Amino acid sequence: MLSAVGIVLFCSAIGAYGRPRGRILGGRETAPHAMPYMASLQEGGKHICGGFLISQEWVLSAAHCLEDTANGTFQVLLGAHSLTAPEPNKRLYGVRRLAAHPGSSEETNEDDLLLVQLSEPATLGPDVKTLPLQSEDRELPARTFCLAAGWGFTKNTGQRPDRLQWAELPTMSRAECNERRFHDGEITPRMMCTEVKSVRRDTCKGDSGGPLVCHGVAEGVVTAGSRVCGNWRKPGIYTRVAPYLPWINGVMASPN
Ligand code: 5W5
Repeated sequence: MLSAVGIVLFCSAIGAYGRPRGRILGGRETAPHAMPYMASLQEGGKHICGGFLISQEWVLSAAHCLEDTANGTFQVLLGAHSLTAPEPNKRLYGVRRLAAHPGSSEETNEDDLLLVQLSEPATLGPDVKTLPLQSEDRELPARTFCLAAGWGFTKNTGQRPDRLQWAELPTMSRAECNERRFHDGEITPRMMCTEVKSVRRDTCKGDSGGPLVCHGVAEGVVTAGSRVCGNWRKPGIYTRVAPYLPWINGVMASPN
């Protein structure tokens, strides 16, 4: 499914008259560098999570992305469309500091944020740009169309895309997302959801840490707790950004 950007689009298992068509499509490939804030968080040279550039030196991602990492070296790839092909403004940065939110835990999706400080300020340009964060702590109306992108799974069977994928995902109200048939009370006021529905557009494994972009600003971060992807009963879950601005600004301002 649409992994954090490995957006899996099950384009429909259902046709116009509700007949199953059984066809599975992946999400769409972005135009190269259309989302210049996207980062690939890598360990030992392998993509593990998405992230996005919020200042010249800092990338925001998800705390769970540090789980089951074999204490290999973390690096951040910026300016990429393909993970493997040579690209002029693509560059791998070292990591100076990893700051997981102190409230994050392996068991829940609570406070699932990670700040990554690059070893040196990123070189900005047309392919490498920062994404502004939502500063107003207000809930978006349900069915606001937002964008998610990533190099995560494009199928539940584990297909990994080489090039950045994206999907348009409508928000679901917290009240609806907390209904018993969906996430049954697990969604806190600091989280938000997107609908999966019958089109099965969703984020998936490896898309975590990437942004949910609504009206051009980062509204949420794809959570990294494991979940089924592309199932209408399991809406996508995001950590809302606005409630965490004090923590984000505090970490970025603190000396290391
Ligand atoms: C993650 C991960 C990974 C998730 C990437 C979300 C890979 C948590 C790191 C730890 C293998 C659905 C693993 C291959 C997990 N995590 C990261 C590529 N990365 C989900 N958690 C979800 O490479 O496992 O992704 O819905 F991405 F290319 F496949 O996330 C929105 C199932 C398991």
